[in-house]
Amino acid sequence: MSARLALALGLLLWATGARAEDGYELWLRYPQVSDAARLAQYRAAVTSISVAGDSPTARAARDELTRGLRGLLGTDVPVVRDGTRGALVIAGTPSNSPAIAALGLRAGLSRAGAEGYVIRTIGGPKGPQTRSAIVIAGNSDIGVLYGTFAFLRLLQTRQPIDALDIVEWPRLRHRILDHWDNLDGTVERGYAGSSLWNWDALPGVKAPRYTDYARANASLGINGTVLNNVNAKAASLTPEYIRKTAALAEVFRPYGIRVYLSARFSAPIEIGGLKTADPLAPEVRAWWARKADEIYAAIPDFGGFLVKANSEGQPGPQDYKRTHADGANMLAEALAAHGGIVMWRAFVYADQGEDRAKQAYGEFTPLDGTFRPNVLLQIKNGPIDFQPREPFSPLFGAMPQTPLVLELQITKEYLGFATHLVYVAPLYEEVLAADTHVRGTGPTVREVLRGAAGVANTGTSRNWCGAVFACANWHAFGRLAWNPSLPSSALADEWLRMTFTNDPAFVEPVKAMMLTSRQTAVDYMTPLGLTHLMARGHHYGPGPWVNDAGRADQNSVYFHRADAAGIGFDRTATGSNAVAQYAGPWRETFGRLDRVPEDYLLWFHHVPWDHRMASGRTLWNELTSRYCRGVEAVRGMRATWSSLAGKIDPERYEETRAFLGTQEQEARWWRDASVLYFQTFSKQPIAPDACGPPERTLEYYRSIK
Ligand code: GCV
Repeated sequence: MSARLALALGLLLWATGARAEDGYELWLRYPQVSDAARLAQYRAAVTSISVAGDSPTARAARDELTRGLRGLLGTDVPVVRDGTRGALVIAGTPSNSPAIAALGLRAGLSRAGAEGYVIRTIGGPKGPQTRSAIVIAGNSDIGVLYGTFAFLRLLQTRQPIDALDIVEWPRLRHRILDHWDNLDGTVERGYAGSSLWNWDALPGVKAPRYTDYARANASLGINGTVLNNVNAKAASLTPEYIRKTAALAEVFRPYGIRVYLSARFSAPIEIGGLKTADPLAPEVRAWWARKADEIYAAIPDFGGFLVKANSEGQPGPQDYKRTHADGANMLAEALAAHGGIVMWRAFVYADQGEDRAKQAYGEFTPLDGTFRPNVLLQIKNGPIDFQPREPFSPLFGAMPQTPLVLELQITKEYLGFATHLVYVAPLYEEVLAADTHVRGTGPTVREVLRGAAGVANTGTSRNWCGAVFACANWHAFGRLAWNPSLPSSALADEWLRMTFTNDPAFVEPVKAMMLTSRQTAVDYMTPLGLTHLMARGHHYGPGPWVNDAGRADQNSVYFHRADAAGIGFDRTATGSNAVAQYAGPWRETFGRLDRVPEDYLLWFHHVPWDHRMASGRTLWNELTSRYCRGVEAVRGMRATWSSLAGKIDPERYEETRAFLGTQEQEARWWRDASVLYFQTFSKQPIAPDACGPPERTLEYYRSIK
């Protein structure tokens, strides 16, 4: 289908009042199953439903099941009260459903734990019942709700449901979205409109969208949300905002989602009238204890605080010559009585001459074992800052006595915002699977985690994320927080089927494109271990020449260190020796030029331009060829997408088509600007390639604002 036809169809839908596919429903779309045989199977298996209990969570499960089945089966499935009499989907807990209590699910339920679920087919011709039934059981209502979403997912992805035997539980205790939302409605690093939270209208107006947000998160298993930016304003802790936060907590509670707040460390001064925020001062400790009491009086299941302290200008305990542990423990003490936690961020670096990649490790490893039990250290995936590719942070192997949270960025600050199609599940998978090697073999990053936090990409944009494909990253984060071993390919497959269609002619090529899209972005932005070469401040587009940030360690030239001899940051023993922060095998691998994976080459080494690469090319030629490979891959994505016109609705097709066009132009911009800039050091010609000579001059690219 041509773009014009797509547009015409879209207009027709609009004119006839038919509902447009605008992405609002995310992966919770329940269109009728089109395969007649499958539909018949599902209809035969699901003739009535019974969800035990009447709590808000049980009601949410019943509503979702009713809504989902009505859509998928194209008919209203009767809801019966008593699961024993012919209901073919029975959901509940052993304590609210005698039918479930009688089913002997003890072993499965004990594996499922507090939040997990069992989905099992029972009875049938060979069983005690004449007809088979499907049981969705949990030890808690929230387990039943999670099981309900999982059951609907089976239908949405067209799985057989005649012999189910599933036990599932979350591997991580804390599965949290971090919103960098400001109280004025703006979102730091947000590319999807304004903040979802309409603070002005709260607590009175609880927009229906808040419930849909909660449904989407619960469907993934996300169980917490930090409402405000880590660059926090103390006002979020005032009585007025506590009331607003309580209103959101009320909406989210039935969906198992606790609210958290980012706490500004200097709040006792700014809103408490104290002269100090010193964490060891008794009046400061008393202020936080009272503040915690006040919050819990309004929100009994409040999750706790997230804190960015002594980082990028934020206040913190070091302002009083105290340690991060002093600060975190003071807040943790205030929250402990109420069961709250502190997520203390390890994202710290000071413009002090030491390699920025080394600093968090230097500050936090001496504190291991000194935090209170309800403090979790929240560590970004890599040592710098959410770059297209970083090695895993060495802190994951170095804090054995501290519960750790992995912080991932869902919003694509450094990956082309919402415009570029970059599926980051492979990035997440890479860090989760990384072996720290601190015990020879293992543990992997995923094995040392107590939680995962994803910096949200949601906003008021109708499609939530600024682009339909950007929501795949929200989905991937949530599913991986539930089970960090899920492979990216399965996640992409599931998301595509639930979001668009089960048609393999669409799913297979688009999945392939999604799974390579992250490497593609690495290639056209920062290949071979280069990092942080984006334009200053907003981080969109190339800026390898940036050398005028307020501080050296935010400049591109600090990171790439290109000169006449070569390019890259020497982090071996002859340089900053950041390799020493890794366990032995990694020290060897990363530290040796003949062993370092090419993906990390220039992260760890300053390499001569004529260094011979695995391909046989010189480093210079390899670098330019990687840039071009990235551009070519985006061209391939466009071609793939064009070939799929007509396979999905015109509206979402058209959005992606347009964004891919921009992405191709911008990949080209990245490549041209970068190779021209690095050529000023290598002084070598750009070998002829499929991209051809750069379209404009370096001066032109440098002048783009
Ligand atoms: C919320 C990077 C981003 C900042 C962000 C910071 C952080 O520096 O550019 O916008 O601030 O990380 O994670 O605290």
